[in-house]
Amino acid sequence: MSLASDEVTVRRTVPPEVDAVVVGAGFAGLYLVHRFRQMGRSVIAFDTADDVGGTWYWNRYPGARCDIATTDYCFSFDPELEREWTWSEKYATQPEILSYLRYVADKHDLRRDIRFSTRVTSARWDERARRWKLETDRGDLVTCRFYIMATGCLSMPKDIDIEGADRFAGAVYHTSRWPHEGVDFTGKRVAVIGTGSSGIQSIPLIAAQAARLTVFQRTPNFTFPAHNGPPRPETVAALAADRDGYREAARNSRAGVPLDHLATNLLGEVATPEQRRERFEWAWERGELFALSAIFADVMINPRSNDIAAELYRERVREIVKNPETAESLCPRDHYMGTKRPCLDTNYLATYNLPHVRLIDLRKHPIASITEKGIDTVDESLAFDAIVYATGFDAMTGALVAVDVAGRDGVTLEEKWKDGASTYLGLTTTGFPNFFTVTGPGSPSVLCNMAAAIEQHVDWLTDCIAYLDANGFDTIEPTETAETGWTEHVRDCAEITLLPTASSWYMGANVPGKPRMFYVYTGGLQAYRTACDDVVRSGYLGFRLDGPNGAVCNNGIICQLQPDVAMLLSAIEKLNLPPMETMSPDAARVFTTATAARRPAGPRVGAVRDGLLPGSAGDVRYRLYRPEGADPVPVIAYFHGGGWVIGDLDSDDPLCRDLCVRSGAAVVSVDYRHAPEHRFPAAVDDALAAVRWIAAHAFELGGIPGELVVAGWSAGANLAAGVCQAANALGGPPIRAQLLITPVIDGDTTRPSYQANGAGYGLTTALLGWLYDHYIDRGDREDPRFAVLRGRLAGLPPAVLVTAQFDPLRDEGEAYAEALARAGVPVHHIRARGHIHTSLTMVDVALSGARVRAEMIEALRGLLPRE
Ligand code: NA7
Repeated sequence: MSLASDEVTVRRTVPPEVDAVVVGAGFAGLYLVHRFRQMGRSVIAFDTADDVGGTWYWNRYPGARCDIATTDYCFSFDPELEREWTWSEKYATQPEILSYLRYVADKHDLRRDIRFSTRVTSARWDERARRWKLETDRGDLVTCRFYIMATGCLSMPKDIDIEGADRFAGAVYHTSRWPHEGVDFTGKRVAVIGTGSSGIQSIPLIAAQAARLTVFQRTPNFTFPAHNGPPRPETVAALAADRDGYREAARNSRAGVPLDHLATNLLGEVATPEQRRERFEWAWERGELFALSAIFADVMINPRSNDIAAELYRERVREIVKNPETAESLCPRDHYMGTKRPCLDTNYLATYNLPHVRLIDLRKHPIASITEKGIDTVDESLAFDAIVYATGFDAMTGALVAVDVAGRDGVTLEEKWKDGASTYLGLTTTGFPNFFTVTGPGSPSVLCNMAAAIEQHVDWLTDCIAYLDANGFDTIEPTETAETGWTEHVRDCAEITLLPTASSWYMGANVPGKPRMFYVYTGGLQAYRTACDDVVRSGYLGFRLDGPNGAVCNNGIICQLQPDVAMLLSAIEKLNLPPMETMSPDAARVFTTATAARRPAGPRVGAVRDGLLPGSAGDVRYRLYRPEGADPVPVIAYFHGGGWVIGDLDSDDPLCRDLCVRSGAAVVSVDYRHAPEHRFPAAVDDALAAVRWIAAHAFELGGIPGELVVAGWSAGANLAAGVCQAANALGGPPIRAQLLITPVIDGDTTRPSYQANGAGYGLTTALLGWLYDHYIDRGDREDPRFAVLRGRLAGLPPAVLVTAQFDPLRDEGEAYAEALARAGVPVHHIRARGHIHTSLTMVDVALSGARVRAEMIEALRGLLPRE
């Protein structure tokens, strides 16, 4: 027997039982095999390919390259490897990356534990044995304790869903399954369908060979020049000077690449036209994907800012592409820049200036059918020798559900995820003990440097396995609570960006019938790493660990705050400001006014007018916000927050604008008298007088008489609630509804929320004490004009009441909502998850508050007249 066949025999030996089975032999699979071996665990990996490489094994189309600089897109676990390997280009080609992965496999002798050309067909959890039982298409049966899918995010090609595709008699290629020997298109008439990264990278090279190239484009993409060449000198220098420091910075960065040099504070709308151009030009010349999302600080969150950048992009397309019709077709308009995966290219747009290259815009000329000879659009028949499909992947979950994975009780992953993928940390999922997904849905994966993400995942999960063993546990599985919490957190992170607005593969939108959700964690690698580490530090929070000595379950949710609220709190903490309760009221007012002056102004409204209205002891100022148009509208009388001591018309100006625009009502913001100069009940008296005046003057204010809502935030909501009670008792004025945003209800500081949320969430128990003391005598604190919970509630107008999870005032708001309901008052109670007392009102600062305000106005609308 020859040595070669001996090797084959040896390699095909599959041990019946191992500690861990890994599926996939790309970046993740290789590092897993290495780590398990280092830990002294038996491991076997399977891959359907006949060699290592994963994505870089399969995607061999012309022009295939990475578009994260290769100096970053590589392993960092082996310093020796880093010294041995030199990249030839900033963005290396597929063959070079594949050689690198082969080199890694050889250097660490990893192939020994990998079985190639083998597909894992099923994996079943055996609850009695506490083991996974796997089968392969080569008849292998393997039992293992840990089953890890390292199958990649973009490895399952999307089915070709074009009518007649199987009829074509010419050559058919899919970019992700490219023939190893390459393809020569010389003299051929070639069609390329799809203009994502694969299309955009391959089209210029196919054009260089083909006699005629026709590109079928459904959606134009944003693509910037890669400016490829030798590795960027500054990165090479930084690595040479301090490799460990550089890698550490990458690990602790948002993108898995140190990017501080790209950051800007410039907001798109605020920037001058020159600044906008300069910034766009910088991104165009930079040749870096992450520069696109850094053109303006708010380009990924503010649609108007994004539009500015997108228009500059479209101008550039028109400059490059000579045929105006083709240029227009290449201008993306149906999604915000960066919300579908943007591309880096080499000569892509200019390729359309070549006489033998033609673009067919499928939005105008859809494909009717693929025929034996070529492609028929609705207007013409085109003959081709070859069709190249660059139509993408069933991303994020496709490869995971392709294996028949059945967890506890036989439920398969596909069944579990039929309405959407849910994971804990993108790494684990309930019902599937000892099962891990590397770069799974709900992890940062494709929005950051995959190599850095993979190393983090593999380190985390192998450390986790070591912990289980060291502590006598057999199994680990997340809890429902933890998984639901993480899934919500992933959604919360995505929703403060523009990313979910596009029909992208990030959203599962490219695969018919796939549940739409944002499949990637947008919070960045650093925040993700912190969350994973915090889970461990809190004793594997959200996991149930089970062993012969019993189970331990530290149930709970990691990352409960809204992501932007958490960022704000941490930014505020860093400022190390003196607590407001240590200031005099005047100093506190100066401080809040100065802070307010630096905020975004809030949305534009139809008109704003300041005026005076009679309070209970002299005039008080008001500000009227009118929506666009001259028709009479409902009126909202609004009372600002600030604990009766601080705040004024300016302090709540952005919120009033927001309320006006969202509701379509006129908002009259009233500046009542403040304490300690005017203590309780001065503010209550002014509030009632103001509402009476507003009701009586509805017509002059542009309002519909009788359509009056009384609203307020915090102390202002306390006044609003008091006014509603007073009006009810006095028989008028009629109030249609009350809107109470995180109200003070009775200031009972013994409630649990004062203990749980009384420090570290902006509004503190100490500050509340200071405000109460300035406002009201202790002896008056049971007066229902302050302690509105003690008032008469029957017959009050319907209420929309909002409480925030991390607000000391939460429980009194809860108590009022319950009491109103008990008294027969219709209540729409919104519990703002992950919010603090102030975040709902921080318009365009805490973006997550916008969703709550939308819900609040929607509820209010239900109580207002229909247009
Ligand atoms: P992508 O980015 O999913 O691109 C696929 C392209 O194919 C995209 O332009 C699609 O248009 C188009 N497509 C898909 N189905 C059709 C049909 N039926 N008809 C016409 N056009 C179609 O995949 P890639 O392989 O280019 O890139 C994947 C990722 O790999 C890339 O983002 C990098 O992360 C690496 P659509 O936009 O859906 O209208």
